[in-house]
Amino acid sequence: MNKCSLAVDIGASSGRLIAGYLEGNQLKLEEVYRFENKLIKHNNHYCWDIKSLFQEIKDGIHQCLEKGLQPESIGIDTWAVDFVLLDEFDQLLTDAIAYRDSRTDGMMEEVFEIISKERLYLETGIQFQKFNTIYQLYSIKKSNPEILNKTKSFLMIPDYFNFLLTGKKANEYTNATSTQLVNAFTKKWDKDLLDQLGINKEMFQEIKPPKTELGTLREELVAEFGFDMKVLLPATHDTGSAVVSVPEEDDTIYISSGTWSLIGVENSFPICITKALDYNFTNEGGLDYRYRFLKNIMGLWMIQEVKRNYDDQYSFAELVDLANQSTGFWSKVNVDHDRFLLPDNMIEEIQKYCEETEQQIPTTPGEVAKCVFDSLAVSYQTAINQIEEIYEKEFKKINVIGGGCQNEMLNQLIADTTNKEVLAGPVEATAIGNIVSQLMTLGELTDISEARKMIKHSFEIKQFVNK
Ligand code: LFR
Repeated sequence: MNKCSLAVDIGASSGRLIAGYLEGNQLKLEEVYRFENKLIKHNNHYCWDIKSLFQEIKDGIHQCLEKGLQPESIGIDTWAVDFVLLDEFDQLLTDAIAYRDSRTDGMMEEVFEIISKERLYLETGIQFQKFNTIYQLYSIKKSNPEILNKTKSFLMIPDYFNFLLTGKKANEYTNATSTQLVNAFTKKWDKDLLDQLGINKEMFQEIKPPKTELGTLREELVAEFGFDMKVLLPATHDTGSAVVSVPEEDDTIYISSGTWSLIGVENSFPICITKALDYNFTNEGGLDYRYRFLKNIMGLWMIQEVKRNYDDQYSFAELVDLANQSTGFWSKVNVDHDRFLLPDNMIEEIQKYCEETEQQIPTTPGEVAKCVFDSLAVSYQTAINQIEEIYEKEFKKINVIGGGCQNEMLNQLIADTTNKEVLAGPVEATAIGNIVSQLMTLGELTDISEARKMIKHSFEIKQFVNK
């Protein structure tokens, strides 16, 4: 077998370890382990259970070995913006507080009083989301400044796992850009912004780009697993890895569809113009210093929460079926409203929104689900109009990637609403992007364009057109 790489891909609702290797001109995947991830409440904050997640990673490595796979390398990606702070003994000073936690309420507005919105955007190119790292750090500075004074290391979630694996600290570039503290042009921490906010600069690590070899496993892990492997940096921001596997490059808008829907295009430069700011598009750093010009749409989080609020009585497939049967129901909500970030009950929040906007109130699971899907499609259409206005051109295709691309009803709805060809796949886009980046580092693949060609003929891509 050719060299095998192991991708650890952890999203907001689940994590997986997937091994990948080349066979002829195909990329082969083997899922070795899957686990749940969810928010937990601790000390009055919503957090990630970082210790259990690391244990899951280790359990997954054991599983991989039990399946007879001996990966040459491992690479980790997770969601963005969240972080931990370590003291001088490398002990955690904080929980890994999750971005949906309310600690950042009002922080964005306070930061704008110190640094104007325009300047922040011109320098970082990053969209304004109340949960960006910059506002999380600012909230710590306001409520617990002593923590920041004690902090010796700022590590984002994948950086922390990498540190636990190797003993080496670094801030990976793609994820670092999501903090809104990295200059979009120099690709370094923006020291002026940090000074103005009064945030200790010393805690930030050197920024290392994807395709860097960080190190190998710590001695005690080598003893535990009975073997060693390279720890490589993919795009550690999951969306960064996902977009690497968009097989269609020209005239195509991608939607990375999971807990969030990330909709946009890839560029070789950041677009920090006023219109992009007004429409709140981001320019997140990608592999090979490409930029993802995209915006966050609330995504399948809404249906995940609806499912949970119905006590998991219906599967996703059942909710889709029920939505399909609710043909006469047309109410829509603005999915991008902050009220849907972490409502006490998603179903009730959707119902309240419909009542306030004098629309028919969804009462059955099918109506609620249809309302979510229809509303998502409207939000996609709006984002597409904005992209086409900024680019002054029409895009012909939409490539939906990630777990959400298995929702055929939504794919058809996107094709019908936008009147564009919709291509759906690959499903495991993030893990694939993570793996091909490792294979490039190992010299198995030459570059991103070779990787994309290979992805295109290795995985099923379904087509949907307006009926
Ligand atoms: C998707 C994602 C998005 C980011 C959001 C919060 O999983 O990484 O790109 O905006 O989660 O981190």
